[in-house]
This record gives sequence, C-alpha cells and structure tokens, in this order.
Amino acid sequence: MHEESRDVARRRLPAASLLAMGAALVVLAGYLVLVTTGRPAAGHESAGTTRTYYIAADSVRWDYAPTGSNGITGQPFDDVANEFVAAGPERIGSAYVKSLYREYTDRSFSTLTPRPAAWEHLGFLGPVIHAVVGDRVRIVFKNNLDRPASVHMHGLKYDKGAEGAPYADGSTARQKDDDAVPPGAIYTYDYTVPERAGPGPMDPSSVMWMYHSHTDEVGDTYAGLVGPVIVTARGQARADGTPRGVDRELVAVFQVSDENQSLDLPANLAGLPAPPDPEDEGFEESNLMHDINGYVYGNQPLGSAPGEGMTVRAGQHVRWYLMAMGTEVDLHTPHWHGNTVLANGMRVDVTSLLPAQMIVADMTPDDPGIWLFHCHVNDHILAGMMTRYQVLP
Ligand SMILES: [Cu+2]
Repeated sequence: MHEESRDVARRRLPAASLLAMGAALVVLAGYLVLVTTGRPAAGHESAGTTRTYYIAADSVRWDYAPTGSNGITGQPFDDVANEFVAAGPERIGSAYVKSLYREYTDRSFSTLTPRPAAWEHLGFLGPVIHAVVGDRVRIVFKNNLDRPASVHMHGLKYDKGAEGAPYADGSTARQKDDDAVPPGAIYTYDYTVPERAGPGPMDPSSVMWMYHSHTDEVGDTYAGLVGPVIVTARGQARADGTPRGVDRELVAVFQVSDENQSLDLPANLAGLPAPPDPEDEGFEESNLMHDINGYVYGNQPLGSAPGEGMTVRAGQHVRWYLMAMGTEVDLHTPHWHGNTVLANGMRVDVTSLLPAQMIVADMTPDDPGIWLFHCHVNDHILAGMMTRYQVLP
C-alpha cells in the first residue's frame, strides 16, 4: 500500500470507533497507528533501506576537453580558449592529474561499477548517492591516494565518527579516524536520513546534497573529490531511491576549478618538460578551468537518445540539480536556452548559485532542439563554462 493511501485510511478512521474498541484493543490500536502511518516505532530513526556504496579516492588523469575542439562553436579552439586548453612545454593544457571519487562493486575495490549512460554527464564528479527519508546510507571508503583524504557529507545525519573533518571538536581518538583516512586504508562512514535531510515544505519531492573530502578542504575539493547526493521524500521514491514521476535527473556543478590550488599540482608540474614558476601569472591563469562537471567549451557528452548524456524528450519531467563550488569568483548564473524551469517556486530560465549552494529546478521541456546551457557571467562564458542539452520531439 502506498503511503498516501495509508494516510487517507488513517484520516477516515472515526475517532468514535477507536474508543469503542475498548481497552483490550489498545495494543492492536497502537499497531494500527504504526501500520497506517508507515512510520517506525519510537526510538528507531530508520525503518527504510540501508544503501551501501563502495567509493574510492583514485588518482585519475582527467581531460576537461576530450574532443579536442569547441563543441559550442563546432570549430577548433580559438586563441582565448587555447589560453586554457592548449598544452605546451610550460602549459598543462586540458588534461590534469586529479583525485576523483569512483564507485566500485564491492569491498575488494577491484572492479569499478560501470557508470550508466544516464549518469555519464556527471563527468569528474563522484557517483550519485540516492536515499529516501528513513533510509540509512553507508559509504565504505578506500583511499587509493598517496595522501590522507576523507568523506564529509552534507545534509544527512552523522556522528563525530563520520564527519570526515579534522578540527578541535572534542572528538575521542576513535572518532578521529574518519577525519584523515591514511593512504591504502578503508573507513566506513554511516549516516541516517531523518526528515530534516529530506525535502522541506517549499521543496519538490527530492533535494540535493553533496559529499566531499574535508581533510584539506580546499586542496582536496580542487583536486576533484566531490560528489552529489539526492534525497527523496518518504513515500515518493522508486525502489532505487529516485523520485517517482521524475523521468530524468541531471546534475550540473559549476566551478572555476583552480588547479593551482589542487593538491595534485606537484604531480601536474612534474609532468611538464619545462615547468614554469608556479606563481607565473599566465601559468596560473591557464590552470583556471571554468567547467561544468569537469567539461569546458561544450565537451560534455550530449548523447543521442533520451536517457543518454544530456538528452531528454519533450514532455518529460526533467529535474535539474545544480551546485557551485569554489571561491569568490564562483558566483554562477546557469541559463537554459529554449526552455524554462521552476526553481524556488518561481518560473525562470536563469538561476543563481554561490559556492556550495545547491538548487533543484524542474523542467518540462516543450521546445525540441539542441540548446545551450551555460553560466551567464561574461568572463565565465569566454573561459568555456558552457555545455549543451538536447530535447528530442
Ligand atoms: Cu559562472
């Protein structure tokens, strides 16, 4: 029985008939309340599913422009783009050593979980974690890097042993193990998903959170250790945790990825034939990758069928989860050509993000075509913070 119909049943049960049941039925009535509300008994935070993810921090070579050309213009890169993407003896170009969260099939961390076509657009982001209010989430984290790293979760509930951030917080020694997982080690982070981790009164049926490494927060996140979380309201989710009635979920993280501040900068410098002074202004500028999910200048895979890449079908309920990361230059204004969205209860085709801000925007596209989706900040447009999405008839 769906939760909505349970609630209807509860409302229709007349109070008088409950009284008439008599004292002998008090226990049964208590049981009925539990059944009709679908809520767990007092003292138990979760009666839902435990969702376990095996996620490692891996050192990966990531190319922000794998097609080698400008997907927006359909032309070779121009001089402005080449300031960021062209490699040379003193320039790293578009491909960097990065540290990324990657999903594995089990605790042996020997087999990567293949990323389905619907999530290929995540690019360099970690795997999406889905949960429903009432669930538990477990992340078995392996650090395959040569330096400590962690998982710090937003939104979900955790104790000091799963916060993943070292600071003077009165933690016991055991509760410090999560803060900086040593190279080669495995640590298990446990979370619950109470009501306050799910949609609020003004939210749609699911909300976005994120996880990121917080051992060296700035250096870790610029290295790429960031991933999305989606929490669906109780009673409104499919078995896989995705919101019912939503045909397609798309995640877009806007960021000026400052590779100068990435903890992988030494590895990237070591790969250059003639490494420049890392404080050279032109070199620093060349390492500011203005990306969406790790792609610049329209290099995100577009896909050709609904459910692939950034392709949807007209009339579908498409839910966009948007986030920014970074610093004071990371005020981004995502803009969709061709279609509008409902965000924060308002009809818009531009919304705004500050660092680590997360927004959900619902779209029912009615205008088929290949459309630009870009940050509307002029400097960011020139530097390549642009991608495309496709609406098929
Ligand atoms: Cu921007």
